[in-house]
Amino acid sequence: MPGNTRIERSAAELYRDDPERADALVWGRRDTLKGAALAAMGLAVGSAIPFARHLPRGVVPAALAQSGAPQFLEMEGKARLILQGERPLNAETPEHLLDDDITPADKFFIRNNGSVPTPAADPRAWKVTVDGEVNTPLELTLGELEARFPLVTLRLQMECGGNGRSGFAPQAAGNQWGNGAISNAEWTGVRLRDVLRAAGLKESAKFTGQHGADTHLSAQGPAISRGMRLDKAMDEDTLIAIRMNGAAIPQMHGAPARLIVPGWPGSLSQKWFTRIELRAAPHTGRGMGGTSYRIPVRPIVPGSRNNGADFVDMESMPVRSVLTSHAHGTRLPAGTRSLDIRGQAWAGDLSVRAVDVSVDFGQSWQAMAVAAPPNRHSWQRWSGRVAFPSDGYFEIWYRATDSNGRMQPHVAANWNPQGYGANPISRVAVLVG
Ligand SMILES: Nc1nc2c(c(=O)[nH]1)N[C@H]1C(S)=C(S)[C@@H](COP(=O)(O)O)O[C@H]1N2
Ligand SMILES: [Mo]
Repeated sequence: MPGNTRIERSAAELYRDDPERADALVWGRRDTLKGAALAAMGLAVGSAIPFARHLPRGVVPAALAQSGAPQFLEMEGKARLILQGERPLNAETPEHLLDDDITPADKFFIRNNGSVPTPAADPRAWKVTVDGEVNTPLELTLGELEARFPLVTLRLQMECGGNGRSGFAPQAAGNQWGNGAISNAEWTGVRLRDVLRAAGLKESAKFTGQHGADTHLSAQGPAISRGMRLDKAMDEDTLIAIRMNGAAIPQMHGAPARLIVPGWPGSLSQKWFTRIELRAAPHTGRGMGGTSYRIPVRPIVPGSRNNGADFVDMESMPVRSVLTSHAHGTRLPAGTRSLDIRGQAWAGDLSVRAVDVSVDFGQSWQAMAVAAPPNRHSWQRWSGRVAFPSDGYFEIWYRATDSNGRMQPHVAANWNPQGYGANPISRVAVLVG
């Protein structure tokens, strides 16, 4: 139906470019719903919109918000992830594939800054170096690490610092991640702090700098080399991981050893990990300084240029939730009046206190059950039931609240040039009937 197609395209484009004008045209100037406009919108989403009167100004129905069809990854050992780029290879997990409490290898998102190195011939002979501001620099094979320090197994979130970036308007630079650059695998390894203590930290050791075996696509220097405050390196959940979900770490995810720095930007979780240096001053490797993994101290004008002068390193990631029981665009049989839904939620170093859900465009919210995490830094399962008053087009909106009471905002806040920290309320569209 050409008429439909035209409405769909123009509504989405108009909302993206100029939401206020789109509202004026679609809904009528004085917020009174125009019958014809509502019918047109209903046609575009494929059904009547029972709660249309609650649709906030400037909000395009989720069914129309997506521009263009996503491309999918076709790779052995990998699920159909959403491809973000091939060089370097980046792919995110569709939200509804994040349903497992422990993220399996095939559904684990991929984020590379350079080339994936060739696998080590003998993983146990792989060496890890600790140097810099320590009394005794160490060089240990993975075999030695495992023999010398206690092994721990934990479920840990690892989330890209740019997760949610596509929520920013205007568009920020980088992969346009939805909510799927997140994982919660079960990692086995040694605590980084045990290894650092064995090297003997000098008074002057205040920061780390970490290194991996991959090179930048230009073949010039390392792909990425970031560092953190010593506090986080000494957190009991920061690991040198040697197993993922009870098996060898897949090559794509950093075999044979990687750092896991849970709750902080994933870029700190160095893959193909070879060396950590202790430093008196912040690290200066690729991915440090400027606007890289840094956010403004005071809000800046969205879309403005900035050199990152008044920015700080991004540390604990903001609270976020995913709905995993139903894919966006799910059709339910006519007459469906209630639906059991579930998902996951997490909040960097904090935990999740609540998840609330709305099916009437945010007019009313309902608390979901939130399970306690199995250990600190794991995501948490949420679940509950929603009711639909009739057939039609609905959106399930979901937002989590962290243990400090901070909630996912209605729109992405604190815009920054490289797009970190966008965690707006998410929405899944469902059609009943
Ligand atoms: N050596 C190395 N480590 C790295 C990266 C990289 O490109 N090279 N990418 C980082 C980023 S930005 C993220 S979000 C995570 C992604 O890990 P994954 O590909 O296993 O999901 O690894 C981090 N560690
Ligand atoms: Mo990342």
